[in-house]
Amino acid sequence: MSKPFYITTPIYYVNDRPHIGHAYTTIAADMMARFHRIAGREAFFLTGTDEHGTKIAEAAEAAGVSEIEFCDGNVAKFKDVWTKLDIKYDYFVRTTSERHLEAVRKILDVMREAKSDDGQEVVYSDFYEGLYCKGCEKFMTEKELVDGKCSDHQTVPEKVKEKNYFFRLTAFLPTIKEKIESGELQILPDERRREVLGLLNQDLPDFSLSRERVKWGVPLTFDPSQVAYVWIDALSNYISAIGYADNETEFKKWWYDSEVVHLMAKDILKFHCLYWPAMLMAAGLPLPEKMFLHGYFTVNGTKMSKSLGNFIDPVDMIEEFGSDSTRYLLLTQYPFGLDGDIQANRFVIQYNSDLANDLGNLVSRVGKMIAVNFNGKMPSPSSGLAGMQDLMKLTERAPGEAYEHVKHFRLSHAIATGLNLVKAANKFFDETKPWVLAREGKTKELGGVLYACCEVLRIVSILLYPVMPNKMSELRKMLSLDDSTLTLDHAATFFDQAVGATIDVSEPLFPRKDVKKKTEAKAKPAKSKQVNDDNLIDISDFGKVKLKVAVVLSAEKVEGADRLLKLQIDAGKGKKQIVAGIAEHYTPEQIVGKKVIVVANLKPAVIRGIESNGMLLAAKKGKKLFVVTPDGDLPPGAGVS
Ligand code: ME8
Repeated sequence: MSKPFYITTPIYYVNDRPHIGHAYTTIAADMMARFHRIAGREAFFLTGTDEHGTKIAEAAEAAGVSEIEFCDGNVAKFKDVWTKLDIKYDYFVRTTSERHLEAVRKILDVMREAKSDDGQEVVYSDFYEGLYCKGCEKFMTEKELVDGKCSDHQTVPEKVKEKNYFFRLTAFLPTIKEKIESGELQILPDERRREVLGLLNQDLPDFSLSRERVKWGVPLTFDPSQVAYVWIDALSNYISAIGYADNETEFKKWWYDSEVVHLMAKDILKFHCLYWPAMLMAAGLPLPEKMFLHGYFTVNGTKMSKSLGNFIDPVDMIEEFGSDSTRYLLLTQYPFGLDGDIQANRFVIQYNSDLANDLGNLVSRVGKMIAVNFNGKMPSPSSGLAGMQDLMKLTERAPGEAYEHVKHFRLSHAIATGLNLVKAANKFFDETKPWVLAREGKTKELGGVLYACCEVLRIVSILLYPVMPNKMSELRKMLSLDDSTLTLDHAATFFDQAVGATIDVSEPLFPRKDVKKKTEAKAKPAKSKQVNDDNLIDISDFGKVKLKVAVVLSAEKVEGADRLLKLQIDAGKGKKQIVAGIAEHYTPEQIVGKKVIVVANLKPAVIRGIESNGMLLAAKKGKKLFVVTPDGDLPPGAGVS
């Protein structure tokens, strides 16, 4: 009997609602947990939210609510999306929960007492020196400053020296290296392992384990004037959630006696592959067995971003395709583990080809022939049909192959194993021509072909269940199968269905989608997403927009574009260029010298080949446009709220 399987996703930041990147990792973990379960293994699947730190506190402030209210709001959005996506986690950890806080306090205490192999204290106090912006309440790097100033507050940050507690990372690095090299700690795929070993060859410093000025965090047990560094807090979730501080039996089972797998993308490699093992060693705990760091994806070839219009909201995708197809489409875009591209503009085409045409069509053509020729009851199997041996061999190999793929994190391959069976059954159907067998009255052969196809469908309903749990359960209902046979063992035997069972496919499993309609809808995202008075946004969304007073320094018409003016403005940080669609309403002379309100934190865009670094606000009355001007003598750069 294999040992239990414990899989985790990162705990996601709650400064915003979940996006498709979060969904990707979470669906993958859910698929793995479900696959191990149908293979007879006990599995525990953990996900959750990372709720402390300056970033969250700032977002809460911008939204005008308390930190915890803000977190509660976004946690609800995460949970809602996971429910909509049929994510069956066993526990949802929140870093603001008392259970988690207790565990962080415990690991802090244990680490504080710990000594490294050479007898030195693991946690020591020292001074941290940095540039601190009072307005932002945070340390800043030289790189973040503009002309030596904080760009938000226009102030020169103070040089500050504060007492911090440090974690003696350097004492653990040689052992971590050994454990990775020996395979005791498996970093997967191999490219990521090499990346970690590369990091280990550099001179990595100890890291600061506490922050004096951050308020939204877990106070240190041994010095409550400081809070724990967010990563110390966040990484501890993997043990707080399984009883580190409050349930010895559960903790022993899932941490000591299980195959522990941390799943994430490569962006958080250093924290997981170096800091976390070091923390665990300091706390005298065993290391996880595996860390799998999948790639980072782009959408339609570019980094996903709201301003580029290629941002995919999981909720929109579920509304369009349903939960199962969303899960399927996301995990089959490119090989799991690598960097890749999510081709959102091809979703409909792929849905129609794999799900509606291949799988959906097999179900419907087989079901319809059983309805017409066998009164909707499963016919008897028959041996000796042409092509049947090949189909059976392929089918009997599939469960083992698919499970091997899952064990090695080749999720897209595992899914393809199921879909290849569907393609093979469609080929078998085409080649045995059951409609001719029916016409010629060859009932025995006809029944044999349809029985074999139903067997493939039954096995596919098991193999694809982990990625499409609802649709595969629906398919099983169509075949009169219950959950007691939803196991990998049952997928390994052919001729397992009861003759005479009701086969009812009256509803299409994957109705075809209209490519044209969807493509048109995709082509006009801006219009359909326009905010009107009835389409309310969260206050947190508004908080993201930085509005500033600016003065127009100069203006000129853009050649070949009747509506556009190129403006040089000062929004408090020197000259900035924007392109505005106001040329039909203002001449350059009329707009120069005016004070306007601009959106100051827009990503640069290129309009008619000219870079534009912001937008100005204007209001419309009929066809006439008026720029919005501040009421009062406000200096350029004054914030508008
Ligand atoms: O880093 N491609 O949280 P986070 C693939 N709170 N995966 C992506 C992705 C993309 N383009 N974008 C996001 C944090 N992800 C910390 C983690 S854990 C102790 C603390 C997924 O909200 C991927 O799993 O920034 C990545 O590792 C994670 O979201 C980062 O989520």
